Amino acid sequence: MVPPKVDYSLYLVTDSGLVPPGTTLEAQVQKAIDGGVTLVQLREKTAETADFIAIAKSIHEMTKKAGIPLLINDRLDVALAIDAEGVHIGQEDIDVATARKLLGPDKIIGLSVNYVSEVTKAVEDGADYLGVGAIYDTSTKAVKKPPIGIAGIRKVLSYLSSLPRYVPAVAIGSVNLTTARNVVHLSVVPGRRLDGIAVVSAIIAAEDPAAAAEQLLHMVKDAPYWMSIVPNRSVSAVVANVPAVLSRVRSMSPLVHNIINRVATNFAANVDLAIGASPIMSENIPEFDDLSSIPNCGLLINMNSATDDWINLYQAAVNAYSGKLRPTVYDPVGAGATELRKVGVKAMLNRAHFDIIKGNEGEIFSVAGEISQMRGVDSLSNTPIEKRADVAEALASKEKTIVVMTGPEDLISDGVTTFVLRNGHRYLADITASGCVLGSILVATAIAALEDRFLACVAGLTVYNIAAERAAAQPSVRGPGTFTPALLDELYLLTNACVNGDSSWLDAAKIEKLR
Ligand code: 3NM
Repeated sequence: MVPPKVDYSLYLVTDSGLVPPGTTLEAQVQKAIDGGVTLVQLREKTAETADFIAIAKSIHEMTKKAGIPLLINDRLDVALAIDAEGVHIGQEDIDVATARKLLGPDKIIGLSVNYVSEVTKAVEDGADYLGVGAIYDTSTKAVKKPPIGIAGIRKVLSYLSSLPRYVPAVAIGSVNLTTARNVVHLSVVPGRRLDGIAVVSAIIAAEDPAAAAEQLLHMVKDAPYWMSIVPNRSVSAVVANVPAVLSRVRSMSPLVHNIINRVATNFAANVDLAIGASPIMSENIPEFDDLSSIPNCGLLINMNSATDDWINLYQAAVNAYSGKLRPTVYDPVGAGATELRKVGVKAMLNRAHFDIIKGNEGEIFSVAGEISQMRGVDSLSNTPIEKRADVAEALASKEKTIVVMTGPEDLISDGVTTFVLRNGHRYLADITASGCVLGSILVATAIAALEDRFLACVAGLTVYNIAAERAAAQPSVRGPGTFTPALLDELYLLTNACVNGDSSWLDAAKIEKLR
């Protein structure tokens, strides 16, 4: 397929109603061009025709000088009057075929689409590119259809990837400095990605439109670290790096911000301290920005629907951390257990990227949209390992994450490589919060593994499970009650052993590469 001639990376759509006081639309557009926008659409819904043409002429001078196209929203007469490079039309405006007849074969015609059915028609009618949205609720335009989220972009892109003609697509609707990176990179499907983002308020209403444009363009063009996957991993190469990660946890003393259910709070804090990390528990949104600015920090969201407005709380937290490219771990506790949690998981994943998603089989199946038997927060089914690996792998690929599926055998998958880990002890199932605190350990190891999230998961699970085996083997341990403090001791001893250059305990690791 032929790639587009037009660069759709950063598409500015104007709205003079949003220009800050003391400046003009022309001045904002010029600064945005200086900051790197690659395409401009003049969208003036209330301007009189003469005024529209006047402003279109003056902005066309700027775009011509910069060598970028100017498109006119809806008004073909204005586009013809100033000989603009094209138009953008909505579903309720003039149809593409008539617009083509009036404008000729060389002008760009873009169309707004929301669903795959509209995409099919737009492509048949010969639209040159698609504006896909609204991605999220926006106050800039009264959109009539529900926002489609990242899941909606993926549906459109999957469809576009199956077509013989390359049809560029940009996303619109609350795409801004908070959302742009995830919108562009999290929506990637096999064989296709967005060509760019279309932005109104994030640039037009900005105090510094050049800086906003520059940052947005960077988010579109530069893939974040979580888009790269190490190929051909071997168990021995990964395990060889585990002691360094655990030593680094102790030397860095990373700040682990736990948003965690009440049952697990105290145990998680003790586990963090035992491995050398520094725990903090905060559900106070105004301090998330400060906390996520501390060097060597990361976030655990352990889904606990007991709080009011929990989705907002989680989104504020994950935005703060992932916006600064800090590690985030999501533990979708009881994901399929209630309607509220199912809706919550979808809402989270339509916006947020997590470095690691950790859950038991039922939780991971539910997050992946697969049916699984769930009772409360426990998993019941006995699915073959190959099927479990399929689900973990597919979810990891789709969400650009590392999936940890816990159980008697733990699976770790980055979508390409899947390891199975067979350490642990049945007492872990007899104490409360043993799964929750693992999420907290994974935050610490993710910080210390310096962007190698797969390694972080192997390090965290291995030290935890071998610590459990060694704790259970202590003569003083008679059951779950005496097991819990012994587990803390072993976590402390094994991580300290790594600092002292002794990683012989890792000989007990039972890890196998499944794929
Ligand atoms: N079209 P902002 S949403 C102009 O869904 C427009 O087709 C949309 O503004 C669509 O970037 C939208 O300020 C407004 O959220 C986008």
